[in-house]
Amino acid sequence: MSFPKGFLWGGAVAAHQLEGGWQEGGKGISVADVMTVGGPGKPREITDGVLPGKIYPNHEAIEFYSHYKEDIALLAKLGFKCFRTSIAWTRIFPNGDELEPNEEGLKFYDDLFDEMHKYGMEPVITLSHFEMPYHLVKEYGGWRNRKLVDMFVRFAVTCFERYKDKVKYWMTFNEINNQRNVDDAFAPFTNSGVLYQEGEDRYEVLYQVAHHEFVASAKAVIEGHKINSDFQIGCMLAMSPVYPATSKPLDQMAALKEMDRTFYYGDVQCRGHYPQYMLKEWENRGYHIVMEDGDLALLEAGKVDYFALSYYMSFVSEYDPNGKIHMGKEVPNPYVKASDWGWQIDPVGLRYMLNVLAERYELPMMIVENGIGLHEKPAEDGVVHDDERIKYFAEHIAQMKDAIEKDGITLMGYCPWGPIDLVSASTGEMEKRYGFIYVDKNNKGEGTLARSPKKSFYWYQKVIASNGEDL
Ligand code: BGP
Repeated sequence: MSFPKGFLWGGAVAAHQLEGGWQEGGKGISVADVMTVGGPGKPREITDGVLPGKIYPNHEAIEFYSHYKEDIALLAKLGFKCFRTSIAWTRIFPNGDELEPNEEGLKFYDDLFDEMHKYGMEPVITLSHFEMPYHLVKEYGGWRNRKLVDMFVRFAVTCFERYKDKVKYWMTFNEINNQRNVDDAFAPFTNSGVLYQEGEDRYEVLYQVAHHEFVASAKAVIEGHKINSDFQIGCMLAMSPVYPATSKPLDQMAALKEMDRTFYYGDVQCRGHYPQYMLKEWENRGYHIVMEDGDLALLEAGKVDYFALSYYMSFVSEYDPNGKIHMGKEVPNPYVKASDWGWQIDPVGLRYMLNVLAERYELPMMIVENGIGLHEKPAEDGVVHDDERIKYFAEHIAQMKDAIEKDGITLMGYCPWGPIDLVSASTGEMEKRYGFIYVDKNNKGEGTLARSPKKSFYWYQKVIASNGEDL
């Protein structure tokens, strides 16, 4: 037996990618509400507020807000032991800077968590998953502004107090390391509400923004444990191994330094202090990261309980003599295939990554995202025959098994991404589908929103029922 008894099999979503109801129940406008639909090679546009004549896919999404009972029942049929979603900050504090929460928003999640518990499903909750209030971007400059620390902590404490008997597993920020891609307009905006200005040093801004988030996360961990000492509060990072292109020593070095750009986030949140390579980079580049007295003590006191990760792909890095911040440049991996969106599929990379993380942090881990986006349509029999998805998951779960059985990895749970089709975060498409459940809706927003199980639904049901033995 490889997967432990009580292993948390489930699936993961984020509020803005499935709830819809963007103006229901007193909800405010979030960063996800001002992003249009893109597509492969066509980035989403970030508009200044909600403009007429544009398609904003998150406004309706798949209307989970009004369909959640039906959807939770379907996920229960799959056998889910847990379900990861996020609490939309804008349902609780519509603008983010209010002092009192919105009762209607709080009530929605009360009802949702009750519905999950009805089926014995454990909620696994992210506090900030790409859906911060847009007002905080406009009025405060997003997480550049230190004032956001208190606003986030107020939001976190409100949720901890309200749901202290309903939720045990929490995460503070989704994929906090994703914003390291400073040349991509999308990631810094969705993670932290940051739009870079002409001429500024984006890395210096990034490190300041991340510092504010680290302090907010640490404070949330400290306050959360006071409210319920059983809480498990984790960090959440997108983990992709970076392999060296060759055995050339400089390629090794380039890959190692590239990984440090991600580890920096884990190092602060798991070890409780800034790693030496980052302090040196600040010194060498003349960066001045503003900190308040007591911040470093907070980081030390607010270390996380577990490490949550998303895993989709791996990368390869080759030494780049012209690299300034990055020693390497990304090159394709000839040994793996990529999805239609260019994500390199590498099941062994998951076992590799789990090993590296276990050695570095010695913390229990939860895989809170993994999956493959596909173009799909129901066949003549009305069913989506998603054999490619089944193969993808079977290969990844087999690697998780090896990690547990052969490497002694402590894994708490597994939540494939988007068990029900939903809006893609990076492209805004509906037609980048991840689900075990098909939703009738296309990129233009047309469709009946009807839900129907795909072939993989019955396959994953069997996997869960056999506790991962029957792949
Ligand atoms: C992660 C995000 C999710 C999710 C997933 C798939 O980065 O945490 O919100 O969307 O990736 O990505 P996409 O939807 O862009 O295909």
